[in-house]
Amino acid sequence: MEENNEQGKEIKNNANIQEIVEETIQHLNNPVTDLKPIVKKYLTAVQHVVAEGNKFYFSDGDARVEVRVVSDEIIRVRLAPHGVFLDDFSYAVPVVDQKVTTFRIDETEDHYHISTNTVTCNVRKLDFQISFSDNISGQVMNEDHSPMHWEENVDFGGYYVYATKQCLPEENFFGLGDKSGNMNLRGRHFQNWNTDAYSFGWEQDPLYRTIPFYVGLHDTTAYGIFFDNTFRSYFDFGREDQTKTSFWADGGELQYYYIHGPHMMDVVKRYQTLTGTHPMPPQWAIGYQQCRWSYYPESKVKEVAEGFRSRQIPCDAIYLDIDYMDGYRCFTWNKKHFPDPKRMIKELNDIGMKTVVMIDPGIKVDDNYWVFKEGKDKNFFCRRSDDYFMEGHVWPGRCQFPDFTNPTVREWWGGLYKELVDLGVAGVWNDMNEPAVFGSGTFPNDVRHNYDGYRGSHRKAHNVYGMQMVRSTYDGLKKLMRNKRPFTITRAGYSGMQRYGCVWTGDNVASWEHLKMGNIQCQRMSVSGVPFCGTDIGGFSGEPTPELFTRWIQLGTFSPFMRAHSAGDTAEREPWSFGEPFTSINRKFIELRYKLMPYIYSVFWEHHRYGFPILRPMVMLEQDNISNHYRQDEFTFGDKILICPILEPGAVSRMVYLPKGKWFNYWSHEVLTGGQEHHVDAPLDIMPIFVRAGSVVPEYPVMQFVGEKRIDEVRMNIYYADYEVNSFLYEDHGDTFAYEQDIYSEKKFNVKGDAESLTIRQSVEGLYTPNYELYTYNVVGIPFEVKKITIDDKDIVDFSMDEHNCLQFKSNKNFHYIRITI
Ligand code: MIG
Repeated sequence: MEENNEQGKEIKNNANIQEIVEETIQHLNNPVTDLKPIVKKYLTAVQHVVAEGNKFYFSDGDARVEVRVVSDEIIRVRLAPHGVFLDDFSYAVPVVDQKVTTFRIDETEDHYHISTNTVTCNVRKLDFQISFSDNISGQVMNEDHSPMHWEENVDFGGYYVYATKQCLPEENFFGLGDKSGNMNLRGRHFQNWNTDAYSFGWEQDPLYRTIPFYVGLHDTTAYGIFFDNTFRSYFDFGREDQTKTSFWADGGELQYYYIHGPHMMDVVKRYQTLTGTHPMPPQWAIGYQQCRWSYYPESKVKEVAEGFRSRQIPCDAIYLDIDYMDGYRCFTWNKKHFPDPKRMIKELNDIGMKTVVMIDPGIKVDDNYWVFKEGKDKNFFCRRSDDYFMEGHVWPGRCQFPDFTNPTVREWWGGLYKELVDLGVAGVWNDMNEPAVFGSGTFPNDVRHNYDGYRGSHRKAHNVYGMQMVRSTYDGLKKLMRNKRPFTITRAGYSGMQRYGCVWTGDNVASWEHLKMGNIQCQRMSVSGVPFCGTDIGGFSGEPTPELFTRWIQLGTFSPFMRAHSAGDTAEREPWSFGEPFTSINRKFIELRYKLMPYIYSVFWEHHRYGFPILRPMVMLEQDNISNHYRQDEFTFGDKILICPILEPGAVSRMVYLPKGKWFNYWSHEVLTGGQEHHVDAPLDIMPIFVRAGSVVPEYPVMQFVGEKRIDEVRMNIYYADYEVNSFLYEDHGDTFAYEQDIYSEKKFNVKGDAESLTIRQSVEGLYTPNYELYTYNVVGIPFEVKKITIDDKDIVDFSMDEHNCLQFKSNKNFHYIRITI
């Protein structure tokens, strides 16, 4: 796609005929593209610059470029090929400007330099090439390979827009959200066009979601690029040409954010300041969830729900897939299978089981169906360019589709959930919102969309359709549930989708390859700003072996979204379907999820409030260790717990790499030294888990569902370290938005040890007071003989060592410091 350009001059107009001929032959070999020769235009020399507040407008006499200082570490670049910028509207970034300490522009002989106190954007006068450099080290983090360029789109108007950056020999790439294949993206080429990718394969592209954001890692320093463009977009990381990284789109504006590092974590957190974080989910949604296509009739739903309770396997939610509806009509019930949904949902609730239902975008064309009639009367369905309705076949048969990019339609759709909410439904699952259409795949390009008043064809709206659907669902539920936290799941999405719902990776397969792939996908989503993600545990299509299912439950215990799901033509797939020893092992891990609930919930808070990703791949933990740029199966959940999943059949052990520092084997309490590899046991009932030395890992008693039991004591597992470590515990009501008014409790534990003592300090922030009064301690790995424990100046006498050599004692939850000494 990319041509070398000479000094930023227009090329190809009077270019080499041979090249045009070759290109034409290429087109001929590929009958779906048209035969027009490509005429790319490039920015030429900078003629002048005008400053307007935090925006700088550069011009080459015709085209204009806006460089905008968004924050101390973020700079945005936009291109207007003939000087007129498009409307500055984005579904991903609701507010562009952030706090900026100071910025200025300097002119040198060759360049203009726009600098904040951390980063400088350099614009080369000669050819308009742009680069970004670090103010302290002077390192160039990202640099144009050729000036920004474009190509007129004769059929639709506007331009195909291109940016081509230098790709350095040691540079690696991460992110892009929904991609399969290896974590490191270098050497690959990608496309973003939300696609219903049933049974997708390794490296299949595109998939369900569009997240045009990547992190570049130059040897050991990171930066990010967010190409906020909703049209079909493309990324090439040194595949076509090892020296180039390019991104381009079939329309819209060439607009991107440069996000400064130097740490990959900084980049992701800053990306999250642009596109938002996930709101706190209701706590029950962090529990285990059971899904299938489909549980029906009512008796089957109850049998499964009761199956969990009678076997004492914890579970918080059961799902109703499309078959609960009347002929797949959204917002209706099949009264034969579900004669009294309100009673059923209540009975499920009585045993602590929430009900989550599916809602699709396709509305059956049926004049006797109220949703269709309302949508038709209000003119809410999408239309083709010549005003015909957009019609397509999906589950209900012939359907029309609401235009979710219209705020009035979103409001209407959000209100349609009223009856479901009144019936007691606790969560909504939005499927098929790429949008998927049988046969054609999706809508034709000419379908028109409102695009929040900024109008566009499906070319522009396709990639945001799903995100706007789940937005409408989330906002609707939030209103209807009166300040209770909604729970929503979406399949399709665009950057910023994390503000409205969690996501699953779509129709995977019951294979070991998919287990491996799903592990990478969830980590990748996490570092791409969409952290509440999970796979269909067990694999959607096909039959998992009992071993594969168990290994998937083990990994799923550390997926932010933990849900088992399976296609209708597969054998029963509950955690007990495979008999012993599998049932017991599955139970043990689901119980672990509930024990770790306060830790997991705290990690969600760290994401929501501070923008930390939930899963952190090895490359993010230690980006300066180059071999980590290629490690992709181990990750931490939050900052303290390291997961080493078993992804191979028959494995009973594996090699693990531990980051620097000391790590406790969660199961055996053995202490291992990081910065190197270790061989660890992993029989079927063990997935290797390590806890960072110095951590405080809070634990609740096992419950069959969130809120089942009153919590009287919280168990604090403290892992000794001969250095200092901070840990957090976040708690709140669990299902309201009171946390927005500071009604939460965020506790910080500072643990510091040496050869003769261990000190724990607690500080508390927020206005929420949990019900329990006591902490019980389980201190692991103390290297000295404990003689004395002091809590806030008082010595306590009641302590002991248990059979695992762990120190046991209790305290009031309001202590300030504890000192354990020789
Ligand atoms: O065309 O609702 O990815 O989770 O079970 C298939 C039936 C439609 C696709 C979803 C899958 C769901 C299924 N759906």
